[in-house]
Amino acid sequence: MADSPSLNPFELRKENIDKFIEASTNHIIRREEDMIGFFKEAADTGKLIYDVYEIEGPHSTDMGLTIMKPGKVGREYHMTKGHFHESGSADEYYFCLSGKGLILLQSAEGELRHMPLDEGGGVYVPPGWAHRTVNVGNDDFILLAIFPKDAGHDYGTIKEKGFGAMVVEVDGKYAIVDNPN
Ligand code: S6P
Ligand code: ZN
Repeated sequence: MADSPSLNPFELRKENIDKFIEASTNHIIRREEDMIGFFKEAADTGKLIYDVYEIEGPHSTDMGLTIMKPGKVGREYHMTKGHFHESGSADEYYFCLSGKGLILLQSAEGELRHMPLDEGGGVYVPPGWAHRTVNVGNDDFILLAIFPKDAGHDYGTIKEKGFGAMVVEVDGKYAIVDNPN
């Protein structure tokens, strides 16, 4: 264990995510301009869409805490880029600490699923399924993800082909509609 990062026990709940942030070793910031090619109408506005704080675990898994702002870009609710894992055997566990959203899952063959993800809920993402989380609520959507260190992220396939569905506002509510592209 000589090379392991020194981690202290911490409790993880929405009231004390600062403990996770303090222990994190990597911080990814995605603003609207980083999402050009993902949202149909993304522009260079500087608007923050989400932060990801990552903790490198000492053994075989890493953890990521995603904090997504509420809002929309055009008609689309705030969402992550979404990715396939590069490793064909890498699965992932998601737990929602706060907020209200969805996860979209898509297999390499194009099969699409969606599931609600809200406080106290979790989702298992099996190997080979691309995943994107979407904030359809009015507050921050906060998610913990646990994934293998060697998972890797393939964003290119999603940027090129997109997901088969989009989450948009229709009459003041969210709707999951076919992606015309
Ligand atoms: C990593 C895991 C999450 C995402 C995060 C941001 O495998 O799925 O930590 O990285 O939710 O999403 P994205 O698609 O921009 O990496
Ligand atoms: Zn992932």
